[in-house]
Amino acid sequence: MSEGRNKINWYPGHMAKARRLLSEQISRADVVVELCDARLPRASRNPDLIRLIQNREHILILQKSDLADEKETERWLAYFRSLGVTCAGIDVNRQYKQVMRLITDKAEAKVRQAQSRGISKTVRVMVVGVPNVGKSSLINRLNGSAVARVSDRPGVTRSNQWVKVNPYLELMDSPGLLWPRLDDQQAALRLSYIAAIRDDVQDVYDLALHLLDDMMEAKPDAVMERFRVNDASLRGAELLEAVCRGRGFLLRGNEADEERGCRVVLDEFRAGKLGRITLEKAPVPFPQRT
Ligand SMILES: Nc1nc2c(ncn2[C@@H]2O[C@H](COP(=O)(O)OP(=O)(O)OP(=O)(O)O)[C@@H](O)[C@H]2O)c(=O)[nH]1
Ligand SMILES: [Mg+2]
Repeated sequence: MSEGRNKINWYPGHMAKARRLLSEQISRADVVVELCDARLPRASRNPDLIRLIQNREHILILQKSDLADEKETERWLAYFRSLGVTCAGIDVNRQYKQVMRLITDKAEAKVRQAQSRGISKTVRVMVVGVPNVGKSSLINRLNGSAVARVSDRPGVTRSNQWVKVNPYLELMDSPGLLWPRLDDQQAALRLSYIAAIRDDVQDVYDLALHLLDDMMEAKPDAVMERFRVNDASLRGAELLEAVCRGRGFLLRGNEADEERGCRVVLDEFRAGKLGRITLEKAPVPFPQRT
């Protein structure tokens, strides 16, 4: 992929503070539930967070799997399981109970251990992940009522809050966390497609161009039908041009209205108009030792 016109400054100041706080809190949690976006299971995992939760009881959830390709989600889950990761793909509105089951499995040993010493243990579960991935939505579902604010913008949750679900279980919501490395422009752009990074730090042209390319690789038929493009080999600026012409976004003098084309590409992807789509292919599962 080509370098963007501008480097994305994707690490807002408040996040350095949030990271310090999170690292302390993670060390006190019994189980960490890490959320990623099922449409981008690689780019939406924060390597910094992965380091912080290493050696802790950990569950990985591919959330928004209702928006991702079902078969591809299965392949991703097979891959993560081959690495020994406990994981599930969920639509938060319909499958949150699966997460509760996984938490219970992980917590059981700790609860029993405490019981054997005559202590009744409250299991503490932290929910972490990049902005806008659905952490607060999951907390609300697991809790059975809305305790955390949810919105389709990144950076909604600002402070970490404990929620007591029952006498044995406390959940902690956390602010979405990005990582400070600026070297991976591709991941930065991909995080923008799913609104984990605010649009106003972006060049919308770059964003739409990369998104179109990614969609064309993942689901060419849907792109060609939706945007009325008839050449599957087009990429980059030529593809954007074809999209504008296909959809009739033209300026005076028959020039393509790229600005409108870019906006529409982004909006329609985010509104799920291209159907279920996963933009990153799963690696082959790690070979198992026999
Ligand atoms: N389709 C779909 N949408 C979801 C799912 N989970 C969450 N959402 C939507 O994703 C958006 C973000 O949800 P939040 O729960 O606010 O995300 P968050 O991770 O708490 O975000 P920050 O606090 O900003 O980091 C909202 O519009 C939710 O309705 C899901 O499984 N499927
Ligand atoms: Mg939140």
